Amino acid sequence: EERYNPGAIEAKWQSHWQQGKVFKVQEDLSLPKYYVLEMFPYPSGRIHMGHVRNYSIGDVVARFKRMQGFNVLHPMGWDAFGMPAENAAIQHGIHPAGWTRQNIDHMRSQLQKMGLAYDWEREFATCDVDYYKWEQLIFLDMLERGLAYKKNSSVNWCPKCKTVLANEQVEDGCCWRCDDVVTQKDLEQWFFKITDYAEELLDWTERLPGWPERVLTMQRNWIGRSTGCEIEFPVKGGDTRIRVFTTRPDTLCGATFMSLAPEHPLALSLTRAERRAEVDAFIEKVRRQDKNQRSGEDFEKEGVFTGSFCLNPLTGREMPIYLANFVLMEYGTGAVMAVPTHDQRDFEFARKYDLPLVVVIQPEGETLHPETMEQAWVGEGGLVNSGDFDGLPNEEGKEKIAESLEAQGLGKKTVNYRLRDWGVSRQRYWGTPIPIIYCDDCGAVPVPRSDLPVVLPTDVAFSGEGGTPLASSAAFLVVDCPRCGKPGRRETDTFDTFVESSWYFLRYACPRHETAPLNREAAEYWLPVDQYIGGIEHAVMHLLYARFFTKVLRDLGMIDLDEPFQNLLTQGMVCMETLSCPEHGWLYPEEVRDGTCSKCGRAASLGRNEKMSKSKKNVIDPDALISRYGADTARLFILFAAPPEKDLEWSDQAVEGCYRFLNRVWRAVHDNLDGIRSAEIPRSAEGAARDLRRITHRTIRKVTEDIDGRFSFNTAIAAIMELVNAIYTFADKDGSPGVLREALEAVVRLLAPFVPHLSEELWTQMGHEGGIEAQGWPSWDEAALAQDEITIVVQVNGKVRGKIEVPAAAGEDEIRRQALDSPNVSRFLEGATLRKVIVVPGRLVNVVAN
Ligand code: ANZ
Ligand code: ZN
Repeated sequence: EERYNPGAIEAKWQSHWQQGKVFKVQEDLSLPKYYVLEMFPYPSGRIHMGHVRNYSIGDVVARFKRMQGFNVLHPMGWDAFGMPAENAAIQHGIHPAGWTRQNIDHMRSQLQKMGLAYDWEREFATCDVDYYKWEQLIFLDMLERGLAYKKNSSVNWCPKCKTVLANEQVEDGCCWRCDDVVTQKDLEQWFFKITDYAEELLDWTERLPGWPERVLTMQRNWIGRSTGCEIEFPVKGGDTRIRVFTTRPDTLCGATFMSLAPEHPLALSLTRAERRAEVDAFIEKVRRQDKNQRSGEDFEKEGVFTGSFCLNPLTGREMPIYLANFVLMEYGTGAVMAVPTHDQRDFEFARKYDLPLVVVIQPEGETLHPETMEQAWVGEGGLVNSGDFDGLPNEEGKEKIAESLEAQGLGKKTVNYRLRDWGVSRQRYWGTPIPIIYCDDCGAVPVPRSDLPVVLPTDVAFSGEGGTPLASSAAFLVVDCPRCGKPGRRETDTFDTFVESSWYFLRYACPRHETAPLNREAAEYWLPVDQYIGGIEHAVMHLLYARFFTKVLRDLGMIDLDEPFQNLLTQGMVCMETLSCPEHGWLYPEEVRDGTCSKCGRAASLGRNEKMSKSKKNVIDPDALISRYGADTARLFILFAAPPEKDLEWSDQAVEGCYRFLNRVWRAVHDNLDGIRSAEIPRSAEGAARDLRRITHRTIRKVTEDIDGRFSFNTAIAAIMELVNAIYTFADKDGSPGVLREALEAVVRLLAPFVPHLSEELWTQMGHEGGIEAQGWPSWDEAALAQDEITIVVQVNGKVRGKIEVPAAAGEDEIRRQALDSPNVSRFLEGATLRKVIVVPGRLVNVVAN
């Protein structure tokens, strides 16, 4: 083959890898293991550029680690349950199972065309009975341990379609299908007790140094630990007490009214007859409001007076009891002691309903007056109007007041979490059936383990109306009670699909294990995942549920593991500029020719760079890219265009540039093939050959360090490009074919994780047998580097921040580039603007930034 022909080479190597099961792995205790995993895809139909990026990053890591001699587990599978399949059934009459399987087949072939080093023998889809039956078993175990339970909870309900709606199916408060107003309805639903693990989940966020700080912070906020106390307020004229949770016991003497959640169990019994009509109307109104919005800062705060009063336990003041929409029953105790002077929501509420304000914290050097306050004072200060506690700094007041209440039996210190138990029931068909049978006499009876799996039936109707499809299968629905034998009915809800994705990474260790969810030995060999890679959108739910499930399976005795993911990389988005026409709206790139809309000829306008999305038509189809340039170019571009965590901007020219570079590599090898095949690689050299050796070994070192743990693929690729340039300018070819061979082999081997097809092909053509991985990852010769290297000090804004090693002959540009690339400096530059770089050759570099 004379010319670089990616189509032919890629097909050849892909079938070689597949037929030879090259990436198949087995547990081997004599080898160090490495488990790299990309978040598995939902089989929506076709892969998109976000997938290409995700899997290219993972593939570099997998191939690099393989070449380093690790036993690498790199699996792929399908997050196959979920709503789009059901929507396709409702809208187009295709069965969700068929739709899903078709999509999987198509997407698998797309992934195979990317040349990804997966062990396809471990592939599974979560809709496989052999997967979800184990989930049913885990549920039964959780039930036995009290980690799964049932309670009433509200769902979105469309009165017209008579069906439950997922949050995604509610658009601006209306049903996605019929546009009717969505209401809330109470249903009995299954919950997982993630709150039992709140403390542990939180504690371990301090012990995950391989996770981005941003994700850990999001998880900490989601868990939301608050320390404070519960205080009891006696209701006037009775012996009822209202319990509140507060983080601010120091403000107790400023509590002038009480706010209850409209759902509070005491709400109606506290309502006086003359207030009843108004209260009922208010409760009804709030029932229709979205819980997540109700507590938001901008949501209009509203309430209603119940007609009753309670007493402040410290001051004895009579406090009117209100119901308020911003108080949620799900948090704390569902009741808030309102302190309008020191809490902004209470302040707004008090102004609206003309309720009294008492200042109890005075900031230093300022005097607050209730009449003139324009907002609540939420800062520090000294206590006033607080009896014995006057004069204490408020932080100290918190302690003292809490202790005093505790001593009098009026309150106790508590810890409260924002985290709620995980509601896992979905009134959906395309999911894992919940293994429960309802009996009039026995209630909810777990399906006996010996009767598992509860298989999802296929004879169901998809009208999109009148309840869940599972209830339409008589064969499924009607079943005898396992306890008493009388006729019963099956649970028709299925699990939230986040349940499947909470443990799939464990099952990859033993996907065909037949006697339990996990084969302990295999799972303990492979786990934890050494490197997990996926989008930041999963920072909370998926990544928190996966951590929770791991701990549950540990406590069920299935695996000895505390945390599933050792290191986490959150990749940036793939972005592209948008195009639009005044007449035809958003345009695909191929609908624009010479800057005009191909439909009407008007000038197309160029919009912002945004995440690629079908709705804005700023998408590039991976298939088109691969068939035009080959998978290697697609991979190289994606990896070269930006560091993995950063957003990546699409550029046709850059793709073209990557393609040209691969052609250049191809030619460099071919032009020299005859000379180098038989040449011996020398241990030292002189003159120009010595310079080339130095560059070769420096590149090996740089690429190794850039990939390993830093994921700085773009700088690694740039270094390889420089080595290729050096090869082209190396004049002394005939004199030193061995040095040339060493350089070319380094290029091909260093490129292998990025562009595996091309590398394998060239490696073979150079006369090697047994594949490019056989020889391992190249190592560098310190002696070749040491020659003529000097140390240069790097300063940022005049302070020494590091040192770099550069060739004595390095020019200003080279020194400048290395200085900016060095880890200490690049960390410094994050978020700062580079102003100037001063290079004093042979001595120092000063970077000026602010
Ligand atoms: C009195 C008070 C005075 C409060 C003050 C704050 C400032 P975090 O930190 O998020 O835990 N609260 C308690 N339960 C609530 C519920 N179910 N719905 C809405 N708000 C609720 O917030 C705790 C504070 O949120 C509690 O402390 C309570 O208001 C309110 F100057 O009590 B505070
Ligand atoms: Zn029964």
